Amino acid sequence: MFVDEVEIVVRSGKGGDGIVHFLREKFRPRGGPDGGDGGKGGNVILQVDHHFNNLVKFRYQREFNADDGKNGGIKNQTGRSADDLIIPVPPGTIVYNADSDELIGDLTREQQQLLVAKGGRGGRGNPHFKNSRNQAPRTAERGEPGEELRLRLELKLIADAGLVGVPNAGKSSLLAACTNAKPKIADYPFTTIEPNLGVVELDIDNSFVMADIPGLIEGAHMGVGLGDAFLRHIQRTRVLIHVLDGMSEDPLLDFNQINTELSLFDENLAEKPQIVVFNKMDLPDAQAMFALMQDEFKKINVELMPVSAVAHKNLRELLWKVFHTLQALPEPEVVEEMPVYRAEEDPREFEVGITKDGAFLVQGKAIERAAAMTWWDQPGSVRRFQRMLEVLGIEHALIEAGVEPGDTVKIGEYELEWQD
Ligand SMILES: Nc1nc2c(ncn2[C@@H]2O[C@H](COP(=O)(O)OP(=O)(O)O)[C@@H](O)[C@H]2O)c(=O)[nH]1
Ligand SMILES: [Mg+2]
Repeated sequence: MFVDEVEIVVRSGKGGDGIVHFLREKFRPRGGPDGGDGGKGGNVILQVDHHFNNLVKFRYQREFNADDGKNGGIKNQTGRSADDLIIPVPPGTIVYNADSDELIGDLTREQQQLLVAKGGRGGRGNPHFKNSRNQAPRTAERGEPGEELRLRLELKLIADAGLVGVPNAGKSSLLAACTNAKPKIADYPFTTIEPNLGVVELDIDNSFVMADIPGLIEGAHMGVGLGDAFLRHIQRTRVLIHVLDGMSEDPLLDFNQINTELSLFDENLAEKPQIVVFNKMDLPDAQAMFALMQDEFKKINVELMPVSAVAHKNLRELLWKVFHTLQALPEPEVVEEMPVYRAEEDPREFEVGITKDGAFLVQGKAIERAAAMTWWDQPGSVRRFQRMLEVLGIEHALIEAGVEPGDTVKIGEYELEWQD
């Protein structure tokens, strides 16, 4: 439970189409071309927002689509460009292409952005295709398609609240009762130097990360070294949930002992706010002890929160109290910056294959994009596409592969008949 992980699908918007149109005015039978360009499709952008500290909300929404650009209008009116779709993510989010496993970026700094799917550009209207030989082009360009990408987001969870307390107080039981984590209960207290973490989901919008940090006290006793990850977690924890064992002979002594050890370990840690819970309230002996201890703790200005991890008593109240305490505290400091990558394959690369039914299949980013941007009923637009085939070397590759007039050539989802 160290890492939270989700898969999402992002789609950028398609560019708006450029159109063919000619100015029409009274007494001017043949006006110039005035077909407008299409607007740009929206990008999909991930942006760091420290109000989030986990990926829980992506379990409720997994698909993100930016809007398309609007088509061009007459009188050279450019279509409206779509707004970018900005998806907030917590600091520390690592982004992978889920299909290739390639690392796309590492988002740490507040407001840092990562472009994950680029909106298509708008197609050009027919005035762009005017030249000395053709003053009235009947050619335009369709908008560039958007991109679709499956992403895997990973987040190393950073604990907001840490559980401390003597062995057997019920820390692991509380973590299991409140989160999706599955810690070992009543187990050897120090089986791992990694803290157990879980996300406490209060509702869709409100959640925090809770960690069981047994090693701090229990491991320190035994002289076991603590890992870096462990220390980092304890130090970034903003609230401590101090768990008292309701069945202990002297919970006040336990409490003082743990606090002494905390301050020996790290002075900052001892100063973090504590919410003190009195556990095992399902048991009559614990209830009797609680009656005594409530007054004892009042004397040192500590309010006890009675709970039972096993019977799930008072847990929601506890969790909301932790949450509100967290909200009232200053923001945690920002993690150090890390580099951002965006590997980009060469879009001009392509592959030629032959399908089961004998058609030629051409796959490649640039050529598929060009096919999507072609108006197939406009000879000028089709000629531009043919030039692309030539320039990219695809025509040559097809001839090498044995294409003959009349054969079917598939480019992405478009099917063409080969002609000389
Ligand atoms: N009756 C009762 N037993 C509990 C409660 N919470 C924990 N325990 C028991 O106390 C023992 C120690 O619990 P554990 O969660 O491992 O404590 P930790 O050492 O603080 O992590 C286990 O046998 C648990 O089943 C509780 O609320 N009620
Ligand atoms: Mg434990």
